Amino acid sequence: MMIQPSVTISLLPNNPRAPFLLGPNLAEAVATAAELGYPALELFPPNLDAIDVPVLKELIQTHRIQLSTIGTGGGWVTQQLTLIDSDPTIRERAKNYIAEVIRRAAELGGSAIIGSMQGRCGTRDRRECLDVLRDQLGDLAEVAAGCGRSLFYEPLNRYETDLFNTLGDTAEFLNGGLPQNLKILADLFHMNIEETCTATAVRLAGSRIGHVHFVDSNRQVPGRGQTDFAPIAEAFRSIGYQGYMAVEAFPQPNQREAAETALASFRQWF
Ligand code: LER
Ligand code: MN
Repeated sequence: MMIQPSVTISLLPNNPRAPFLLGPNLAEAVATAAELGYPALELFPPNLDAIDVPVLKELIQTHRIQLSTIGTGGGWVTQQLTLIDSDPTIRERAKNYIAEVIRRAAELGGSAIIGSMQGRCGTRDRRECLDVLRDQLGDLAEVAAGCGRSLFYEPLNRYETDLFNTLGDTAEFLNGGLPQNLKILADLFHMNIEETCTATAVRLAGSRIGHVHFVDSNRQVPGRGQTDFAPIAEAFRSIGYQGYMAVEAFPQPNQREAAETALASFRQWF
């Protein structure tokens, strides 16, 4: 596969402060994505009921578009589930939620993302938190492997998690025994806050990167912030990156214009 763009569709009620380009009407959003020329979409459902596999299958076939990814953050937003909650029953529910997203995404040809569902360690013992995280991610990577899919784990900026904030720290953790189908999701907004140099971080993480959130420094679509995309695009080419660049950005000035601008930026750089 070549590097391809993907557009985010949220099924949560419209919120201009959430970083998703299209939605919440699924049929309209998929039609718009296809009409604008996006080859793929990334879905953000509030819960499992919102991932209706037959309906989605029909829509993506009708519009000849791929499902790249499904986000699991709805489990956190609507049910406060995280993989490292101090309560083992919540941790189990979080894992089951993500496992089901992995299976439904796989039925649609896509992969699941773990972002805010990773949680925060807070004042607890860091080593214990990481032991729990390692076990949980290991089990979920196995579920994904059983479906023939990768699973994407996303380092977030310091205001959203205290687990891993940089690609380098994440890669080191994953390389400590977690399987190769557990890949890093490189979000260029979080990286702008945390990395010394985004391009260098991409080169060093190399083949552990499996998915990208393509977005500018201010969470606007690429081209509406101050990121210099030239060295970043060169870094992705140099590692032979072959995945998606999903635009996870504010729908400003409106959904359609944001989606158009993002696609034009993608074509400028890739
Ligand atoms: C999830 O992809 C992410 O980047 C988080 O910052 C969403 O709030
Ligand atoms: Mn992201």
